[in-house]
Amino acid sequence: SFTPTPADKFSFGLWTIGWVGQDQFGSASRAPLDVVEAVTKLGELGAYGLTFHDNDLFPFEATDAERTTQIDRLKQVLADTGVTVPMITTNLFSHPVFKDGGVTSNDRAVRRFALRKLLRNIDLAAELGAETFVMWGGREGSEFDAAKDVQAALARYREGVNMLAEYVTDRGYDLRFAIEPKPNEPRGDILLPTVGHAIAFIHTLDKPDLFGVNPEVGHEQMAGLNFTHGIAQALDAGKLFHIDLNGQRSIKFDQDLVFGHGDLQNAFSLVDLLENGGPGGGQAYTGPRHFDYKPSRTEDYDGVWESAAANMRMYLILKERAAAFRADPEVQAALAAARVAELSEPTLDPGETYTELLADASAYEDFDAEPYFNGRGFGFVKLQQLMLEHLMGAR
Ligand code: GLT
Ligand code: MN
Ligand code: MN
Ligand code: MN
Repeated sequence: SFTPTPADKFSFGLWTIGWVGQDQFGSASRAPLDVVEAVTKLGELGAYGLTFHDNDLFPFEATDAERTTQIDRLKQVLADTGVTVPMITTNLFSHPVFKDGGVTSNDRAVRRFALRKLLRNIDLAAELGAETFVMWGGREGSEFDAAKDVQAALARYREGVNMLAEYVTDRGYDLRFAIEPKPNEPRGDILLPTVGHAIAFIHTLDKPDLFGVNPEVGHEQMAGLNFTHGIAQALDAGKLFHIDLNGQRSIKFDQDLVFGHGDLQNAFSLVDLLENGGPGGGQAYTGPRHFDYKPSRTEDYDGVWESAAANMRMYLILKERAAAFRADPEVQAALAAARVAELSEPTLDPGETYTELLADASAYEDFDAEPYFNGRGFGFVKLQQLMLEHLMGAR
C-alpha cells in the first residue's frame, strides 16, 4: 500500500514544510507554521520524524527563556504524537554574522561563536535523542578566489569538527555527524562540494568513524553528477549516515522539488539501491528517509500538506515498482544477459597474485579480442527499456 506508516521511517525538516515561500525575488507567500501544528500534521500523515535547525525552533535572538519554552512545546507534542527527532542541524547561514561562513569565516571571532553555537546545539540533539547531527556548510565558501585561503579554510573546518567529535565522545553522547555537500548556493562556491569531496575530507579527521555524509539528491545533480552513483560510493565507504531526498531538474539553482519530481529515472534507481541493493539483496540503507524539499511558493497550506504526502507516496510507489522490476522473469533474463551479477565475481582467482596472472596465457597471449567487434553486445538498452516500462506501470 502507498499509505505511509512510522515503520517507513519518513522524516521532514521543519524548514521544509515551514518554508513560507520567500525567495531572491519575492516575499513570503504563506504565514509561518508553528512547530506544534507541524508535528501534529506530520504524525497524521504517517511520518515518523521531525528534523530542525536550532533557529527553525527559536529565533537567533531568542532569550534562554524563549528557547526553553519552544523546546518544551516541541517535547510535549512529540510525547503526544509519538513523532521522534532523529536528526538535528545548526543554522550557520541565515544571520549576517555568517556572511563569510561559520567555522571557516576569515573572522576568528565568528569562528569561535560558530563553534559555541554548534556545541550548544549538540547538547540539544543529545537531549532530544537524535542520532545524527547534520552539518551543511552553505556559507562555508567564497565568491572571490583571492579572498579565501582554501587550504586554511579546510584546516579550520577540520579543527572545528575534530573539537566537536571530542566533545561528543567526552560527554558520552550517542551522536554521529553527517556532512552535507552542495556545490554552490548561497556561496558562489561551497567547500566540500560533492559526496566525494566530503568523504575524502572525513578521512583526514581525528575520529573519522564519527563522520559520514548526508547527500541531497538535488545538490549532486546541481553538479551534473549521478546521485545514485554518489550514494553507492557513500555506501561502499560505509559513510551513508543520512540522506536528503528531493527533486532537481538539471544543472540550475537548487530547486528542492518533491522527491521524484526531478530526474525520475534516477529516483527509481536510488530507491532500488536503498531498498534492494544490500549485500544479500536486502535494504542497503536502514536510516531515515528524510525529505528536504520546499513546498512550491504557489501553494497554500492545503498544498503544503499535499506536497508532503506526495514525497512519501512517491517513495512508496518507487519501492513497489522496484520490487516488481526485480521480480519480473524477463528482467531477470535481461540482467543475466547484461552480466550484471558477473561484476561481483573477483577478477583474480582466490589466492591468485600477479605471478599467476602473468603466467595465464588465456588472460592475454591467447585472449581473443576479435569477437568484441561486431558482436558480444551487452544488451543494456533492453534492460533499461524494461526498467522504464516498470517505472511507467506498463508492465
Ligand atoms: C538548507 C539547505 C539544506 C540543508 C539544511 C540543513 S538547511 O535548507 O538548503 O539542503 O539540508 O542545514
Ligand atoms: Mn537543496
Ligand atoms: Mn535546501
Ligand atoms: Mn539538504
